[in-house]
Order: sequence, then structure tokens, then C-alpha cells
Amino acid sequence: EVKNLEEIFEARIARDEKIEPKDWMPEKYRKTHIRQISQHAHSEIVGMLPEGNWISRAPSLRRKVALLAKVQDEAGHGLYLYSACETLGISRDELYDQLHTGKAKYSSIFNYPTVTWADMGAIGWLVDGAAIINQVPLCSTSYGPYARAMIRVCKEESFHQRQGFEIMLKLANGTPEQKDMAQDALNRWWWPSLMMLGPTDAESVHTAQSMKWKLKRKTNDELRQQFIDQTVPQADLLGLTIPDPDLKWNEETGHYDFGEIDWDEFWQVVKGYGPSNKKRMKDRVGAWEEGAWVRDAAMAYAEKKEKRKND
Ligand code: FAQ
Repeated sequence: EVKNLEEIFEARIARDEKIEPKDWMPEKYRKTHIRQISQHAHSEIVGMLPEGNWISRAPSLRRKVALLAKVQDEAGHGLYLYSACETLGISRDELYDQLHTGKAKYSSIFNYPTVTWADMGAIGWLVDGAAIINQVPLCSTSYGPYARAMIRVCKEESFHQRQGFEIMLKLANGTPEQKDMAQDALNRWWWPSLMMLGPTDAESVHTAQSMKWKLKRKTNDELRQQFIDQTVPQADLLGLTIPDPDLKWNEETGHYDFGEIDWDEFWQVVKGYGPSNKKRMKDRVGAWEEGAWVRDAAMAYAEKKEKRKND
């Protein structure tokens, strides 16, 4: 019976049909989707923190409005993704619990500090740039609720990327001090942005199976190369230098060759020992605890309303 169901399932995947919440799916398909979608949701929520640091310090009203809108979008992305994840049979409370107890992973990139305003530019340009490259293929991922969430997320990410690039453009064409700030931010965010796309294909434990299930549509290395090829000309346009002496156009492959990534640093950050891991978790758990009265009040109000309806 299960074998038969599995064959039907595989045939649906082969035909590029979307799998929906009430459809039969292999247990491993369900589990790996919960893993990836929840990590993605957690990343959006934790990803708000490094930027939240700059909302009250934005250099103008216009910049503040744009940054505030971006951070609000990220909260929204987290909520669509948690909802998509819940359709796989896990509750929001469990997901939050996994994040708050440090059991769940979220993207390594959000464990770096945001020390100057230029970091808001670099995050939008590079981190959202990498996120778009990773997420556009996910619009055709096989699980329906995830694929549909990604369509709106990608549209919003492209606004995020442009607001970041515009900050960089302004700084790069500003005073020498401003240009230095932009270069310094690029120096600090470049390598972590490459790491964000995940370990090399050779080291990636989930890629092969996730590609077969069409959860992932491109491998980590393919996405990384695409990100580099797209970003180098943008750095040229800004007049900034990518901090990689081995970066070179390769006529034969039609791609940029690039230097060695420090994978030790990546795994340290993933395991919780990055520069800001402790602070991010503390801030996230703190926000959850301080928000308890809002949740309690909303529940009490809903109960009161329900009771009145029944009286
Ligand atoms: N950080 O076998 P793989 C955003 C883990 S965008 C931490 O290659 P997979 C927008 C991986 O979980 C950022 N851990 O895994 C934004 C696995 O561990 P596990 C979020 C990482 O899943 C922008 C192990 O290493 N985007 O938030 C990382 O096939 C600006 C082996 O790795 C997504 O999540 C990492 N960077 O490929 C917000 C996109 N990379 O689970 C605010 C959806 C790998 O066995 C501001 N996710 N690991 O314990 C994906 O596309 C995939 O999950 C990958 C990883 C590509 C991230």
C-alpha cells in the first residue's frame, strides 16, 4: 500500500504537480519541509533584529520609513512561512519553542553585528540579493503552500534589495568617509553572504534528496555562483572592491572564479559561536517574554467576545 502511494507521489513530483497539505506524502518529505520552512521562518524573524538596531538611528525620515517598511515585511514573511509550516502538522508554539530553546537553526548571516549605517546598505544589497537568488527558484518548489508564499516574499525582497543598493550608491558617491564606510561594510558582509547560501554541494547533506523532491530547484553551489556573477558588476558600478584577491572573470566557464571560503567560520557561527549569536537569542527570547501581556490580552478579549456571542 505505502509503496503504491509512494509511486503515485513520485509520479506527481515528476509531473511538476504541487503537493498540498491534505495529500499523502512520505514522512521524510514532511520532516525535511518542516526543517527547511521553519529555519526559513526563524531567519526572517531573527533577521529583523540586526536591522531593528538602526530604525531609530536612520539618517533621514525617508530612510527610516523605508527601513521600517522592510523590517515589517520581514515579520510578514515569517508569518506566511510559519503558516505554511503549520500545514505540515506542527504547531506555532512548538516552532517558537524550538527557536527559543536554541534547538532550531536560523540563517548564519544574522549572527553578525550591524556596526554602521552602511551595514543597512550592505544587508539590503548583499543579504537580500542572496536571499532573492535562493528564493526565486523556491517559487516553483513542489510543496504548494511554500511555493505560493515565496511569490509574494520575492516581490518584497526585490524592494529590499533596491533600498540597500540605493544606500550603498549614495554612500559610495558621497564624501571620502562615506565611501570608506560603504567599502568597510562590503568587506565585512561579503564572505558571510557567500556562506549564507549553505555548505558546498559536496558537504551538503540534504541537497541530493531535496533536489529529487523538487524542494530545492538549484544547489547551494549553483546559487552561490549565480550570486557572485550577478553582484560583481554591481560592485564595479558602485566603485567598490570585493575583498577577494582571487576573484577573476573566467572566459572559458563564463563565470567568476573566486577564493576559498572560510568554512570553519561558517560552522562556528552555525553551531552558536558567531559574534552575535548570544545577543540575537537573548533579544528574541526577551521580545517574546515581554510580549506575553499582549498575547494574554488578545486571548482574554477573544474569549470575552466569544462568550458574549453565546450568551
Ligand atoms: N545558516 O544540507 P544543507 C532571509 C545548515 S534569507 C545556518 O545544504 P539545506 C531574508 C542546514 O540547515 C535567509 N545553517 O541544507 C532576509 C543543515 O542543518 P540541519 C533564510 C545552515 O537545507 C534578508 C546543514 O547546514 N533563507 O531570511 C546554513 O539543503 C535580510 C547542512 O546544509 C532560507 O532559509 C546557513 N546559512 O540547504 C531577512 C531559504 N546553510 O537542518 C532579513 C530556504 C545550511 O540538517 C534581512 N532554505 N545550514 O540541522 C534553503 O534554501 C536551504 O535550507 C539552505 C540550506 C540553502 C539554506
